[in-house]
Amino acid sequence: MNIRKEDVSKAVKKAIDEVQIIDLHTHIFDLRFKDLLLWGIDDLLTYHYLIAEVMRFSDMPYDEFWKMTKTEQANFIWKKLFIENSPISEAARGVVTVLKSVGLDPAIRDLESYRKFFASKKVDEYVDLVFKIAKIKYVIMTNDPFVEDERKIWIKNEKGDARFKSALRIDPLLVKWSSSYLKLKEWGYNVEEKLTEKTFSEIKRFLVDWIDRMNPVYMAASLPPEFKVPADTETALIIENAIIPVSYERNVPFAMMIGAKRLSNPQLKLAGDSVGKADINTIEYMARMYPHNKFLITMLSKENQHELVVAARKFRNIHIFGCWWFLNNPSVVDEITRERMEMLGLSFTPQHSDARVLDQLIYKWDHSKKVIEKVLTDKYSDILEDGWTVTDDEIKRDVEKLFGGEFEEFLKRKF
Ligand code: HDL
Ligand code: ZN
Repeated sequence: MNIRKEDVSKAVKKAIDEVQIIDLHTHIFDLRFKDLLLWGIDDLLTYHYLIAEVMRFSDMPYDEFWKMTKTEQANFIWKKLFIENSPISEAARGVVTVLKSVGLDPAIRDLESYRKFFASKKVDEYVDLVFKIAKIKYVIMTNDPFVEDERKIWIKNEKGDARFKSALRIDPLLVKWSSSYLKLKEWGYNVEEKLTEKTFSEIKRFLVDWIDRMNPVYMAASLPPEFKVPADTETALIIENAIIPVSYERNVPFAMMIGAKRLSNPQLKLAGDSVGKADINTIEYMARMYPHNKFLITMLSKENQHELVVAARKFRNIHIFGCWWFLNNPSVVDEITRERMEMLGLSFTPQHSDARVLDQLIYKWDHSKKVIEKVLTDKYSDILEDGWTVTDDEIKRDVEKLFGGEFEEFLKRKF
């Protein structure tokens, strides 16, 4: 039955509290991948976001930090970001949210007792617990065949976990061709550095082999701010001559994650990447030139967001997703989600977690759901103000679309 204006907020909260989430992009792994799956307090504390943040409170030489053990790094981060300073940054707040959500008391601030709790957990039970708390239907992993530790597991062809779907991540193919072509040769693909027709067809064979092995939901690559197509670059030529045809033929969308400036500060290692504004003309060119291909797009620069929404309005074969990385902060998630809803309605996916540590699924979704709930409540209130009506079931339907349902519809469409 129709919701009264004064009950909208409660109805939206209930729907968002209960929705089973499809998480489009993560860096977590199912149990086949053993230690590649990070979890527990020390992995949470040594998240690269917190490493970048802790170094701002210290003049410790970078290599001294890197020489510390994970426990020593975690102790240092705990002391600096949680004890000597209040944990008000999004990544620090996230650790507090996880502690509370798994039943620990953040107020006692007793790192050793937290360690004891996590040490008592069996990883398979803890995966179940985190998925239950965070209400995750399934996650999509980031699976890179160029990472030897990962490749050797895929080659074994063991049975996976249906809650962990795969994404074929191909950055090295696109942004490091001068070294990656040697790996392909080693693996039996008859490529040469020069991008000949033969090399393109062997790159396509490599992609098809890994699509058959991984059954990925999509192929993905993180691309720099200067990424351009068309262009006489290896990146652009491999995309147009290999990725695009295979993506269409195998109905595996191509996800472009654009704007990461790798190793801006190399001394921070994984924490050293920054951001740059990219060229929206490239996105529009690809969607226009390849109208039968499907593109998942997320961009890292806040300055790209408004034009990305406009591009998505023009091209139905673009599905935008997530408030990625440096955008995954409440103030920015609020702004971006509002402009997306105002221009796209429900035809996009507001968030992905990008979780690198299993437990982060809890906080990244808890924090994002709170923001999305506020925005969606305002949007329903606006239309009710104008005399529209909405029922509980319709709110539940709309929320399911936003948390992965529309993404699954996009995957089924044939343009
Ligand atoms: O390239 C990516 O998928 C990024 O998400 C990087 O992994 C980055 O280090 C990250 O974890 N961002 O949240
Ligand atoms: Zn990521």
